[in-house]
Amino acid sequence: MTGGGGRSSMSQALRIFEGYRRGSWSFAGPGPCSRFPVMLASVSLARFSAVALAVLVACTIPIPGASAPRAQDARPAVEAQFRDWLTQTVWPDAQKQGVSRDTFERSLLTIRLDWNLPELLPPSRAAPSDDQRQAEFQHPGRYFAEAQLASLAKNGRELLRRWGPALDDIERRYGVPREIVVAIWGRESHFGRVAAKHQALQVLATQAFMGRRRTLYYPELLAALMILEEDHFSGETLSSSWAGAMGQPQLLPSKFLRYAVDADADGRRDIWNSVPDSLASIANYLREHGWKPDRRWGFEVSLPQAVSCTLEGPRQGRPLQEWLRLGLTPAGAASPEWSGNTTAFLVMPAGRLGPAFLVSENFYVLKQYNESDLYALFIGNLADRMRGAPAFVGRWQPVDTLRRGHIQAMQERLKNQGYDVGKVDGLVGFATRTAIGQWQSKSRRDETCFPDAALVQALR
Ligand SMILES: [Ca+2]
Repeated sequence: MTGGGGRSSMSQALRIFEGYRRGSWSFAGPGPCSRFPVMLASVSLARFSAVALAVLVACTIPIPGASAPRAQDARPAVEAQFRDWLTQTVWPDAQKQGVSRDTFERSLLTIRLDWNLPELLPPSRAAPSDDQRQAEFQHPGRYFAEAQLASLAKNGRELLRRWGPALDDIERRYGVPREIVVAIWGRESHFGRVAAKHQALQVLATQAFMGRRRTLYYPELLAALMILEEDHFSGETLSSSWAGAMGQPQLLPSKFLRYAVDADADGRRDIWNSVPDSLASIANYLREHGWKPDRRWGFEVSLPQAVSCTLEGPRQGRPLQEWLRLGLTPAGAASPEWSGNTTAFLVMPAGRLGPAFLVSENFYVLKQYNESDLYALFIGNLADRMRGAPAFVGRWQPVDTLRRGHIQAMQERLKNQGYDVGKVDGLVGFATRTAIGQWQSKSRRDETCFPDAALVQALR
């Protein structure tokens, strides 16, 4: 998205905006501009102000050095290295996994590198600056743009009716509620309406050859070849996102091989064109990751001041009745529909600066689809809205703007002081939030369980 070349930035910005209005997420990669789409997702074209347009234009202008002209001189040599790598490295590994020479030649030998993909580190380019550290830490509330959620819920309700019989079968077979399946479908590809712009094989071959995360992509490239072998697709059929996530459920090839199913019994697991295959594949994915049929994902709660936010997270589950004894109550009209001895976990993605939730194991199954508390909450809330539930009662309060590098430095300090912050990665997961709360409590500060500028300063 940042290396778009010399095309008209204005028309490019408008195209991107149009994609966003439809619910496309192609901007979601890490980078200085990644926070704008979330903001813009909730605007209509009529309200798309000159200011917002200026922001978008700025974000679509190539970043200096991202696609340096001198790097282009080296491209033919790199392409030659790429072709050698395909035949000398990829082919032997693919053959070992059962890929035929015919499939390999048809699908890979005509492929060229895609130099416009993000996160590339070609052999000819100097080490880039660490833009992960520079990236702005996302405000959790931005994830829940009201207009986007309301529109997805409305479309979702229509699609629940249209695909009723297929969803009856899916619910019976996999035990996953239809609203959850349709919510993931909506979040991943706007119910299959967002056309993927990339070819999975080209993306995966490029990323496996010269991406920053090549070790992650190499097995995915081999898995994509296996899909062509087993499901008898042609290479061009495997359209994907820039990160290689394929079809309406946005599955990586290795996940496709394990979890995709052929629900309409035409002999192919077609998650690109078949809605029943797409929906059943999502349901099967969740069931295989342990979805419990008789349990909701969770519900919003009010948390009394006397209850510590450091009780949060998947390691501190207790029976529901114990939480209620502590003084937690369902927020608004939420009703748990659980028995008292069901294990529940406290989740507070913005600490005391946002709503709180009690969740079941199924919440953590949703996180297996996308490793983020906010993602799982988004899916849970969207599914509830399709059943008529309102927005969250608790407000997402403003939080300080911080960079991931700042968070990472703070995590290092807390870790050195003996706190368990989880992975030191500049992201604020439950372990980091709990560690912050414990540090605040020990330093006689207000317990928020969320980073702010003063805290980052104090922990320098
Ligand atoms: Ca099928």
